[in-house]
Amino acid sequence: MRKSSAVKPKSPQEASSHLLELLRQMLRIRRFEDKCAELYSASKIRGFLHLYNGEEAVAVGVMQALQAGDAIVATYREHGQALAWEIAMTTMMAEMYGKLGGCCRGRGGSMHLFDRDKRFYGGNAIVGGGLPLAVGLALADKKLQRNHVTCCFFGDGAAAEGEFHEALNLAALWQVPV
Ligand SMILES: Cc1ncc(C[n+]2csc(CCOP(=O)(O)OP(=O)(O)O)c2C)c(N)n1
Repeated sequence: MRKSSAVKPKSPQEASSHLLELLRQMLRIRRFEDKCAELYSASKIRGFLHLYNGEEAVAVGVMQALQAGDAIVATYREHGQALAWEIAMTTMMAEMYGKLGGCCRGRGGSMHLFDRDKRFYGGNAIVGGGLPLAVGLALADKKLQRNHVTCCFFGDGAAAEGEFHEALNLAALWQVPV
């Protein structure tokens, strides 16, 4: 979870260290995913495993526009988003192994990473399933007058689901911060 709102570099030096930090985060995701692939091939990680290789810049870039207290709803391809939102790598890997110390007590696995305290609301195996959840979370923030936004990641496949159209319609109708 980001500690402050989007960083705005004030000088070329600051800009370059900011870019290096973003690159570091992207490489961290790639290293994690490569390790997951290795462990999956060795049957240490079981079940489904959807990797975020090649999409690292999306998660890292989007998180720059968010701030602490905002909510995230991700897809089943969410390792990168969880890492970019500072979910502890150790609890993520424990989750992959099905261990009690995992962020879902080992019951969710790769597709269901979740951290209520950090408002990281999954990880969802249902294509498009996160969209209505995100609208609901944003509606709650609006009703409770909390100055936060909900960010929902989804693949292009989700745009073919009815939920996509329903969620966008309600989000616009209710003017919720999603
Ligand atoms: C409601 C629903 N329909 C079908 C599936 C099967 N399914 C799993 S992944 C996938 C493709 C999703 O594509 P996209 O949303 O673009 O995500 P990407 O895998 O490309 O990141 C489908 C159809 C599912 N999980 N949920």
